[in-house]
Amino acid sequence: MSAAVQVPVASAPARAAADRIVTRCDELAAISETAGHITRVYLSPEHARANAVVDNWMQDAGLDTWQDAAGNLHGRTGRAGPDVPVLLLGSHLDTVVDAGRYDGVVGVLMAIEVAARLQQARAELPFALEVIAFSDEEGTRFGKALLGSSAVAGVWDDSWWDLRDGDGTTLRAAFESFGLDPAQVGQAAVDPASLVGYLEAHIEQGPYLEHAEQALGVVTSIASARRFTVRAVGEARHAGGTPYERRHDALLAAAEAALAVERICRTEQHIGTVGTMAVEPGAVNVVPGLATFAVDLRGEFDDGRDRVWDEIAEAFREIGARRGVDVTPTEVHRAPAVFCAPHLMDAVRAGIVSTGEPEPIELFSRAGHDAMSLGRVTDVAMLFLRNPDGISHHPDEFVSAADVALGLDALVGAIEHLARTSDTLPPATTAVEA
Ligand code: HGY
Ligand code: MN
Ligand code: MN
Repeated sequence: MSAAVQVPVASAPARAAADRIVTRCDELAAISETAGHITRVYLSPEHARANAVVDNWMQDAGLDTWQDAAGNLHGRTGRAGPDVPVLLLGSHLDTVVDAGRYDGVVGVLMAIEVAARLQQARAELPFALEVIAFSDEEGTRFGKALLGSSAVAGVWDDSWWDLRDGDGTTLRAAFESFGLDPAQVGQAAVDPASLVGYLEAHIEQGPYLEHAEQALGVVTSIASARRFTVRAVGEARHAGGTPYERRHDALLAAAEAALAVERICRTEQHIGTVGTMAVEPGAVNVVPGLATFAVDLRGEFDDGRDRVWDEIAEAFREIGARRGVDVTPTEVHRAPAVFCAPHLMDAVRAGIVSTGEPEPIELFSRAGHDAMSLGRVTDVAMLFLRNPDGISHHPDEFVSAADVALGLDALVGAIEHLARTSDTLPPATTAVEA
């Protein structure tokens, strides 16, 4: 008879904390701009309410808290002092439209629980722990992702102030309405020299851990990404009186362009998605004169991603020329691939193994994360949690309390591993960009 497979069981503190986390994810899910759905965007009243709730949880956990100049919420514990190195932990509280309740949030809440547990155990760590609840990872409101963590990484770009949301509000105006001073955004930047690195726990948002029948995984690198808004300008005409040969149908040009994104990305083993499309004037009896849509493109390496984009852009030009429609892409977001630091990956791997899980699989993150911003100024690594069916950015997104509990033990184990090896820890270096 085959030996029964031992399923690791998390520690009692982790199981209790995991139950608390799942309950808190439900509580935060109710903080949304739309009842019955989860939508919480940057610099919104919901952002402020979520920060206030999580601030209380951080303080209950014994963390010293503050909100930075870009609206991110911080909680710090452990050794104090200007020369004490800091290990950053965290993830994001903002969401996509009609989101799941665990993307980002579970990583923030796990970081709080781990910091509290190590503080309560009076763990002797050679570094302080700082939890960051990033305020805008998704880019839902302004199209540009990673705004919160870009400010913390000190890579804010002043050209972003003129980005506008769907109501035409600029990022600058939204900052001011939220009570932030755009001129102070640089104050949010951390000093890279003070950092040991950044560790982020996150649901996988893919099917590979479930397929491997493992609860936890080690991330090797995070997708190289580019995002575009595209305008297809044709000519609005009478739907009855205009013969096909005289049409410049913007919707059909955009539809062909969207199919070209899928065709080229499938062929080139990249990941391209057209997630939004709007058509004007939007009348049943008018040939559409204008279509606007968004392209999200990802790959493992920057050069491959850029080569595929060039192919897509050429396809757009060909479609536009053939249909007499002006198809013009404008780039709104670009994030280089970020490669996790081997010594931090070792810590995450050691943490996972310490839970009794088998040697974990390593996987490339097709989803973007705040670790991409931090990876531009310090060493980063990520711990992935199994995400049944891989469904995410959807209300059915799920992670089990049992896997969260194992994740908590693994994160504690990773930090303790890092502390044990910290005297050999290389100074934080900038992660390799592809
Ligand atoms: O879009 C992403 O990959 C991430 O969930 N923000
Ligand atoms: Mn997301
Ligand atoms: Mn996320």
